[in-house]
Amino acid sequence: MAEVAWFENALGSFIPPRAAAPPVTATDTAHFRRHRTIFISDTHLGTRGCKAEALADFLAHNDCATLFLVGDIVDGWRLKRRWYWTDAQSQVIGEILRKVDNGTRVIFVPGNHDEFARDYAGRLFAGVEVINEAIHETADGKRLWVLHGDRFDGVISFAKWLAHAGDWAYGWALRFNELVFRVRKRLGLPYWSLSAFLKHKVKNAVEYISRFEEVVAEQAKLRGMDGVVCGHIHHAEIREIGGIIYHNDGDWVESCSALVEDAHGNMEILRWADPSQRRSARRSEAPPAAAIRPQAAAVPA
Ligand SMILES: [Mn+2]
Repeated sequence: MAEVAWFENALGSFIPPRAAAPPVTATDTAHFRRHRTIFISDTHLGTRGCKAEALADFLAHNDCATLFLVGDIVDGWRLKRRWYWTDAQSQVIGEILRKVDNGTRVIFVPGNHDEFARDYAGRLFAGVEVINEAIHETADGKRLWVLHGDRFDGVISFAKWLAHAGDWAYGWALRFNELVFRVRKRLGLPYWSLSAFLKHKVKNAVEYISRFEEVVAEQAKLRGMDGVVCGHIHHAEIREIGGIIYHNDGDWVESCSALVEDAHGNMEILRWADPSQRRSARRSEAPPAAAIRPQAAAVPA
C-alpha cells in the first residue's frame, strides 16, 4: 500500500515535531483522563443523528498524545443535500482544534461519507494531518493498521450509487415510518409486519458485521500487521480474529463509543453515553487535587 509506506517513512520526517502538550487549564482538570491514543469515527457531523454534545464533552474530558479520526467525521453526503450544523457540532471542531493547539497529533483518516477529503491525503488542514490509511505502533510495539473500512464493503466499492440510495432511503424510512403505516391503513392495504421485517434486517446485519470483521482481519494479516483499527459499521469491538487483534471504535450516532490506548498499550472501549462509565472515567487518573488547585487549601470548607 503506497500510502501506508509513505506515511511510515516520510511523514515523520517532514512534519515538524510539536512541543509536548502544556498542562491544560480547563476549569475541571480534576475530571480529566489522559490516554496515549484516542480513536473515534463515524461522528457524522452535519446530521441530526450526530451526538455532538456527548462528543464535545468526551473530547473535553479525555486528552491524548495522538488522536485518530477514523472516517465519517463530517457527513458530506448529507451536507450536500441539506446544510445542518449546530453549536454543539462547532464545539466538537473547537475541541479538536484545541487538542492540536495543545500539542496533540491529530490524524484524519477519511471514510466514505467524507471521501472528499481523500483527495487531500498528505496535506495538513488546521494542523490536522490527512492520510488515507495509517499504521499506528502501540506502546508495547504492536503494529495496527488504521483505516475506515468502507473499501471492504462490497456495495460501496462496486455500486456507490446504490449505497447512496440506501442511505437516503434509510433516513426517510425512519422519519416517515409512521406516515407509511397510516397511509397503508387508509388505502386498505394488507397488514405488513414491521417486526418480521426488522428481525430479518437484524439477522442480515449481524451476518454482515461478522463477515466485515473477518475480511478486515484477513487483510490486516496479509499486510503483516498485528492488528487493525477501523470504524464504518458502527459496532464497537475488540476481539482476536485469526491471530489479528480487531478493533472497531464504534460511532457517535448511537453508541457514543471511543477506542483508547493507555501508556502500556492496553486498548479499551469507552462508552460515553453510559453515565456510570463517564463518571468513573472522569474520576480515574485524576491528578491529586493539590497539584492542580494549589489554592484549594485556602478555601474554607
Ligand atoms: Mn462509513
